Amino acid sequence: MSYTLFYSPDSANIVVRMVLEELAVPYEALEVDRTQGAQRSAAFLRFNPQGLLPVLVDPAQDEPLFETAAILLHLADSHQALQPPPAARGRLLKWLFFLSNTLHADLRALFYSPRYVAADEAIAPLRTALHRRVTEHCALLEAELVRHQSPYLLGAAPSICDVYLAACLRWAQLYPRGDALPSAQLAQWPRLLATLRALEQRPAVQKAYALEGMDGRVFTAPNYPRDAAV
Ligand SMILES: N[C@@H](CCC(=O)N[C@@H](CS)C(=O)NCC(=O)O)C(=O)O
Repeated sequence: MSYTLFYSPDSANIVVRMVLEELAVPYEALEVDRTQGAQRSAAFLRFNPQGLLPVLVDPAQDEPLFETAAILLHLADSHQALQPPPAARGRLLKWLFFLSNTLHADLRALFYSPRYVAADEAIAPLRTALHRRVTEHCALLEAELVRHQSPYLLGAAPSICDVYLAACLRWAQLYPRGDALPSAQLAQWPRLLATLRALEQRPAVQKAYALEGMDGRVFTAPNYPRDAAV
């Protein structure tokens, strides 16, 4: 029996899909129509009571998995792939947690800022602060790539952290619509840009995006998917 991935184009599920494609394992992808609010339907809430994507069903597990980082780590461990050697396990964990609970969490507050404030007037200052934070996170990631002189966050080969990072930086350039980070800003982080360029050329990455209706330079010159609801 294969995995089942619940998805909506360009939602956080794309990170999981990239990993599944890199692993070349079979999976079924079931669309959750966010344009119709299907992530809040009773049928979907049985899989994730938060009403959030992604969800991965692994028939070998007793419950559906949610939380992007947890799913990534589960897949990397199950297939012994897309992770560094054991001596760098700590690095894997610290950057995976940073991506999940700092970069991705800040991006969520940026994308869904009306949910994080009591009054509309608070949205603009919140977004200004979050743009500054995201910029600081990028500088931190750039410094890490320079410090280790590595093309990828954890060394010479791509890991689950790199695909997560790349999707986050793609979203940062697209969302919230009309108030996203200008793509030109990426030029101030040349190592990060080089990582994104290398990743967007990988066949598994291109296939994952194509399956959700996106193509081209998905990380360095991203375009909206046909039916994005992010
Ligand atoms: N912490 C969660 C966040 C997932 C998340 O924010 N998913 C978004 C799509 S990118 C979602 O499902 N949004 C639907 C909604 O908020 O109604 C994770 O890492 O999986």
